Formats: sequence, C-alpha cells, structure tokens
Amino acid sequence: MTELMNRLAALAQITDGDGLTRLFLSPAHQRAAALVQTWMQQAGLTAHIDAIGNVVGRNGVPGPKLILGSHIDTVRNAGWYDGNYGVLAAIEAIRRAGNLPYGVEVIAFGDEEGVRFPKTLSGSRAVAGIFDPVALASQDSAGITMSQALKTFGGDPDGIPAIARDPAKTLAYVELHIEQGPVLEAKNLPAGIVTAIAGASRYQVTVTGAAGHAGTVPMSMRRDALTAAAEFCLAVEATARAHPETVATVGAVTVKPGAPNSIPGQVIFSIDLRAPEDATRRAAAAAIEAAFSRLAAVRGVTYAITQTHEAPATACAPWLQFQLATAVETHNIPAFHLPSGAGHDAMALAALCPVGMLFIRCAGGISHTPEESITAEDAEMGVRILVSFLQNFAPEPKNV
Ligand code: HGY
Ligand code: MN
Ligand code: MN
Repeated sequence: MTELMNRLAALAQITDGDGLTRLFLSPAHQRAAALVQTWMQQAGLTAHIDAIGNVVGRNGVPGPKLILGSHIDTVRNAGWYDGNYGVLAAIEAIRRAGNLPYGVEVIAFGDEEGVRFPKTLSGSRAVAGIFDPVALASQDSAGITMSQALKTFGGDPDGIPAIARDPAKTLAYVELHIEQGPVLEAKNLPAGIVTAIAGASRYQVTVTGAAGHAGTVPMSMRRDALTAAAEFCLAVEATARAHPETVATVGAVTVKPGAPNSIPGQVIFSIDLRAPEDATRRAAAAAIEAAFSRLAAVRGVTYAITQTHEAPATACAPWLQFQLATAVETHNIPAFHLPSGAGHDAMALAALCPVGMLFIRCAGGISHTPEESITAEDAEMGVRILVSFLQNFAPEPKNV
C-alpha cells in the first residue's frame, strides 16, 4: 500500500458510525479536519481551520493564488475516496511539486454532500463569497441549526463573510476527484479531464392525506399519503426518462405516523434532479410539478414542494482543460474529456474564478457506497498528473 492509500484508509476510520459516515460539523468531521490539518503541515504548508470548518493549507508564496481542494464530508455509509482522495492527493502533489512560483491553497471543504442540512456546498460557497446566511438557521434531523452546530464545532458564524476570497487575487480552482461513473474504466483510461458539471436541483416534497386505523377504514374511503407518494415517485422517474440526459432520484422518504397498523397520513420525500443543460432541468421540474398536481387531485391528497438546493450547470474553463490535458499527455495517457454527472465544490468556486477538474477512474463507476474503490496505481497517476500541472501552470492567457 502506498502512503497515500494508507492515509485514505486511516481517514476512512474517522466516522460518526454506520460505515463511513462523516457529516458536516460532526465530531468525525472535527477529528478528520484536525488530521488533514496535520498532513498539510507535514507537507510544508501553513494550515488552519476557518470559521466554517474548511481546512486551509497555504504555501506562503505572496500574490494571486491557485486553489486546489475537494471535500472530506461524506454521504451515509460512503466509500473511502469521494472527496477525500482529491484532498489528500492535492496535499501530496503540492509537497512533490516543490517550490512553486505562485501562491497555492489547498482546501478541505466540509459540506459538499449536503446530507446533514438542506443546503449544500456551504464551505465552498463561503470561500467563493456566495454563502447565504439564511442557511445558518436551517436545521438537521435533530433540530440543531447550522449555526449551533458550527459553534459546537468551534467555528464562528460571524466570521463566515471574511472567508470570501478576492477574485482579483485568485487565479483558478482545480479539483481532483474520482469519476464516480463508468466511462474512464470503459475507455481503459486512468484519468480524464472534465468539460462541465451537470446542474442540480433538490426539493423536499410533503404529501398530506388522512391518517387512520389500518383495520377499520374501508379502501374506498382512504386518502393514503404513502400510496399517493408512491405514484408521485414513479412520476419523477418517468419524467426523468422522458427528458434527455436527465436523472432524478428519490433518495430519502419519511412516513408518518410510521406504524404498521396506521394508514400513513403524511409522507416527506426528497428529489434530486440533474441535467447537463439548465433549460432541460427546468423543463423536467415543471413536468414533475404538473404530474403531482394531476395525481393529487385523483388521490384526494395535498402536497407542498420546497426547493432546498440549486446549482447551475458549470462549465470548466477551456484553458484549464488544455493545461490539464497537457499534463495528462505528459504521462503518455490520451487526453479524454468527459462531463460530470456528480456535483462538486467546483460548482460553488465557479462564482469566484475559472474552474477545472481532473477525474481518476473508479471501479465499475461505483460511488456513494462502501464498494467504491480505486487502485493505488490510478491514485498515484492522479498525483503525478497534478504535479505536472502545477509545475507547468500558467495563469489564464489574457487573449482567451
Ligand atoms: O450528489 C453529488 O453529486 C455529490 O456527490 N454531492
Ligand atoms: Mn464528491
Ligand atoms: Mn459525493
């Protein structure tokens, strides 16, 4: 096992339980942030944890900075490499790249997955200067607000605005990440350059019917919220299938009162909707709403839809794609360009500066499960490509 793979394995042991589950501002996030800070310092960087829980390492070279990074929070029962690989690989690449003539930051963001609170990308939005303070009042499933969780973590809600970087002093943001899809493996390539990141919308839907005794209410008199929600979910799936390159997922469902002998009176479920084109995503969202309206009338239920997250489709800068492709070819790998269906912190950083992403292959394209895996060889190749990119990086040519 390489040092990098050993560190990824060590980081993966820091969890809140349920396999690898490390949610924003949790005790595991706090422990992981401290370990990453140590690794940044061992790589010769000054490192601190900022007001919103990002771990920030700097090489100390004055002037405009290139920012590298990814996230160390995870989904529930996650794989070891989503986010975490990009952070540790960037630290190792900076260490190996030696004395660079420009400022470099590496940031371990803490809220890319957005599992604990409705909003997501909190840390990267803060760096980009687009954090919405309304999110501080949002609550997790235990009713704890982000603001309370941040203070418990040792952060400072009032210090978030000062995190924003100055666009004039930021050269670019580049993120190394596992592909989380099957394309590179199918192409037999260890790495690829990202062209664009699909836009994403998230919603919370509440369907309200009539609770009742499972034994006494005739079927003809029921307004069962769960069977209605089931038809809503099938409409979400059918709508995604009917729109080009669109994906939609109902990933979380809560049934109330949730007793085997009670007719569900209320169901709350999530929708994650994505498409490479924002217009397609918006059209699919409208079609879903229309389907819900029709189904609610037939079923005699009411519903409410709350949008909890919106991230527009994000293009990666052509000049960064070119420099990443040059670095890939340096290692005798054909430069292959591909879109990202998964969301990333780069979507938030795009509000600050040009962004680029480099993917490495992951087995079967599997991600967001413990079966997620990468090879030590591909992990190493990702670092080597990033070192080549860093050593040849040139700020955006002005004629672009
Ligand atoms: O949901 C995503 O695409 C990312 O993994 N947060
Ligand atoms: Mn990720
Ligand atoms: Mn993820």
